[in-house]
Amino acid sequence: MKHVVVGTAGHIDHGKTSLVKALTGIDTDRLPEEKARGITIDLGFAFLEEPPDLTIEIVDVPGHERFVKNMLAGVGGIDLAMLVIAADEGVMPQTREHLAICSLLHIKSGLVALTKADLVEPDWLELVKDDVAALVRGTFLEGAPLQSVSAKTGEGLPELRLALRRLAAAVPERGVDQLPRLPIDRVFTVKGFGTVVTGTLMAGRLAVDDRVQVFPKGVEAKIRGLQTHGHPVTEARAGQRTAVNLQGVERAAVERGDVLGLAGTLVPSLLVDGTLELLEDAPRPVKSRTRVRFHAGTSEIMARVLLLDRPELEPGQTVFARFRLEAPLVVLPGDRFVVRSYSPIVTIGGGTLLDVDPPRFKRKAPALVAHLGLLQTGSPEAVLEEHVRHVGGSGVRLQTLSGRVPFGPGTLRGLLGGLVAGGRVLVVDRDWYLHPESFARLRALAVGALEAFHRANPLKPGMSREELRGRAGGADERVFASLLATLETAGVVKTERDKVRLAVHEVRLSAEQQRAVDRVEEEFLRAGAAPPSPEEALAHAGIRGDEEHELFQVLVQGGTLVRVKESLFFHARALETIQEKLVALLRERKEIGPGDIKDLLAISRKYAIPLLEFFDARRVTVRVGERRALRGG
Ligand SMILES: Nc1nc2c(ncn2[C@@H]2O[C@H](COP(=O)(O)OP(=O)(O)OP(=O)(O)O)[C@@H](O)[C@H]2O)c(=O)[nH]1
Ligand SMILES: [Mg+2]
Repeated sequence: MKHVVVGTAGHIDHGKTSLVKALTGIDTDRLPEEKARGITIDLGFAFLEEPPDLTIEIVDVPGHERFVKNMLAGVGGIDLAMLVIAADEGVMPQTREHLAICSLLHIKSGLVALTKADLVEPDWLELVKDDVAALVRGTFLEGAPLQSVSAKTGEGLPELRLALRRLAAAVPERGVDQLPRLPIDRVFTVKGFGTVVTGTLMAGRLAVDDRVQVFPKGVEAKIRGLQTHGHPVTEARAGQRTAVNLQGVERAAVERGDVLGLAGTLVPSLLVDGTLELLEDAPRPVKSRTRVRFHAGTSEIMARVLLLDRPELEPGQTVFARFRLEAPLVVLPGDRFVVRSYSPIVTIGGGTLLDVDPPRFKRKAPALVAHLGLLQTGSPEAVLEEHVRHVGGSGVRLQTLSGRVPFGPGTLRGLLGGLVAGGRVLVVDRDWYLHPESFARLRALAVGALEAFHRANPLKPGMSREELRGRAGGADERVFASLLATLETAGVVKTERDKVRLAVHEVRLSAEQQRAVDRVEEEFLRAGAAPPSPEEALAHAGIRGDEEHELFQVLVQGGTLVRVKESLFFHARALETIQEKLVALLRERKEIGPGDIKDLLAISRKYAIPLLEFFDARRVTVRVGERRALRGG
């Protein structure tokens, strides 16, 4: 079943609601105030079933100039525009404004209904048709069907319906591979069910039990029930007017302009970049930093326009612009928007969003213009690569990317696969991506930091991993791990425990330092099984001050001295001798106590106990109560 959404458009009282009723039998003016005043105030909804496989959804909008705001909330999601013009009055101000809005929203096709045909003579009708032809020239309605009708007599209705069906058949199917989005146009409560929101499902599908979120607030909920045209369904698809019963959300937490999407998929923006076209008949130029009303989906948000390459935008011009929004907006690139002036409230322009999470270049308009130019005209691969490039060294998760690119999750995966295969994007971890330029930058930072570290600390074997991560721009842990692995495989760095060094780095001692180190070593070698404390040995060798610790570490790092316990070190060769003697004794006696080792090595308990524990840990000996035996012996 294909669902195509038709929106009415046109001046107040021109017969939009009457025409929808004549076509569908549904009176879309529901509010008591609408009935009383005989005008439409808010959006109304109807539908036409065209068996076997088409449903035409109709959004009826108000024509009153004070309610253009509501009209905008309705036409955001339509496929076809039905511009309604009363034959007796002809083209009027909101005929033009609504047509301009539909053009700005890039509605691709539609038709013109010349209503109230019963009120005019044929000659007059011909004159109005000429006016209409002039009005739509150069717009998406140029050459579109123009049908005269009367809601009163029914004249022209079958032809109009046929024309709608033909146009609907030609509307391309909405992508199923798109993040599901339902810009909310109504919220109410139903006794016993709780909160219900309605809207036109712009893309994707929603199903009962889906975990969803109301953006931008991010309130989480579960879909308890779905309805289309008053009938319960288990799944709603793109293009359908949908009522969603939400479990876990208060009525007061949702309003028109919010967007319902799957949990964790959409990202609210306070800054968006895109093209901005100022209408030919805009009343005056727009200066940078002007405050405007920004309409996208069903939302209206105040914003400041920042022109990137000029101080002022003239009517008829199109440029790149940035919008600083006064409240969070939930959109995707590729979405169209409309801009109205703050006061008087008139439609002045609109455009296409290109970046909904733009880079914060400061005073670098040319770079930003180049970035947007690429997003506007680049191939899908180039656009995706540009987004990955601009997240920089932090890299980006697949899920985050999908809320920033103008294609659905399936396409995104395919494109990423191609970019990775071509080396234009790197995979850092599962579903985590980084641009090679960012990687190269991090690599240079890390190598530079290590070089500087070795220069400043020639006696230190390496830099701590965490310190290095900090120097490499505080790279994300996953990115950093991948960077280190790459550098290690390339033989550029070596990692030992938590220390990282350049592969070419080795500790080089001055002749004097070497003599001092040798003296310390000799002292330990001579002391054998009863070594001095590090402080004593260093003092005897005449080493003190800054170098003390580092020179001692040179012996430890090099494996000459072995730490047996806390600050108890033995010469490696002394330990070997001790081990041989110990093993020989154990072979002879099977079991020995601490006293035996004291006697064997002529040492005090201070050395004997740590040594026994050391050999236990080395799995030479095994503990049997207070005594020791050979492991496996
Ligand atoms: N004679 C005649 N009158 C019509 C026709 N269509 C609508 N009308 C009358 O025109 C008036 C306005 O009709 P609506 O359908 O409410 O107009 P609308 O465009 O929906 O108005 P808004 O929603 O307020 O912009 C009503 O009094 C209708 O009865 C028609 O085809 N012939
Ligand atoms: Mg109406």
